[in-house]
Amino acid sequence: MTDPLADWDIGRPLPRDARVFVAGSSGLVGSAVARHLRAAGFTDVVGVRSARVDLRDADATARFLDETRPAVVVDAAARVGGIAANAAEPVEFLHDNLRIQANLLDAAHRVGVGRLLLLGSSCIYPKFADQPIREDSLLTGALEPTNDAYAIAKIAGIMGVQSYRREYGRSWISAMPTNLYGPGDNFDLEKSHVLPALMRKFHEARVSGAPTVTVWGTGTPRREFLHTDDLAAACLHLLEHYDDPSPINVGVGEDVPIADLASLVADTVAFTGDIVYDTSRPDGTPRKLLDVSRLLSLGWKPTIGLAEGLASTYQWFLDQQGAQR
Ligand code: GFB
Repeated sequence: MTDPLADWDIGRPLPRDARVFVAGSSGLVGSAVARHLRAAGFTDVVGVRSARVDLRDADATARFLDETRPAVVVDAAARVGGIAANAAEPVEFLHDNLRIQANLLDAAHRVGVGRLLLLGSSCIYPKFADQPIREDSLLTGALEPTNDAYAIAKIAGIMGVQSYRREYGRSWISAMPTNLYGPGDNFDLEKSHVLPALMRKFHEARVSGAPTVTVWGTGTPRREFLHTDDLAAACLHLLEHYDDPSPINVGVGEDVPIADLASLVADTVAFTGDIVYDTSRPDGTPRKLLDVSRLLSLGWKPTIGLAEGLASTYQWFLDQQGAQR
């Protein structure tokens, strides 16, 4: 079989008929990546539901890659969750993610995948890293304890990519997105991330006429929020323009205190009651604003502002509620 990337070079568009496997294509990130690739003209985007192929299973993963033979792989498959889920289930966040990554990278290498993008998270950086956080602050300090297991797994993923580059000359890369949100998010009140959790809490409070909504922590931690459609566009840009062992940050370059996010979400869903803070819940990292200058220098920038992204995500949430009735 001829290699679809044989005549391709970094800086040029990837051939639109190259087969791309998006691992995790039914999740928040993977679904956005698959959508974006198809919209960009890719004609052979392959996804797989974890119910059909469990990427934690090495044999199943190897068999699937052997049958599919993709030219490009995007690893958006992961066990993810918000601060409470990470803190409650460190075993699963560590082991599931280590297994998924090792199985995918090994199988991709065996079938000769030319381009691979592994996605991580901004929580790989030290809890008290200088802000905005540059890529070279990786492994310069202690991690945030609420998500250290997940962070260590993702750091191992970066090392996996770097090791395949070093030992086998693979032009594989890794990218570290900031906190993500968008259509298809997990709206579970206990396990999800802050943005979908607040959207659902404020929505339900408005519908039921509840006078208050409870926000976890002090409201002072700052977070940066990137819409998954922007992340998906960045993924394609990186596949076509980035070839370096260092992970690269993907973010919007600005952050907001959780208290401001809560007010924005309240406005979005038209909740007019009061916000109260439950300080028995953890704040987590005080701040994790990514330095995105490396990404900007490659000619990519985000296009979806937070207010706009909140509005469209809330519309998606409402559509889902309607569909479930
Ligand atoms: O989004 P989140 O769970 O994750 O929480 P992290 C961000 C901040 O929002 C924390 C506060 O300070 C939370 O205490 N918060 C307020 C809430 N109300 C809520 C709520 O109702 N639900 C949630 N979930 N938070 C995760 C990591 O960290 O972010 C992962 O644990 C990963 O490893 C992910 O990196 C992107 O930003 O603190």
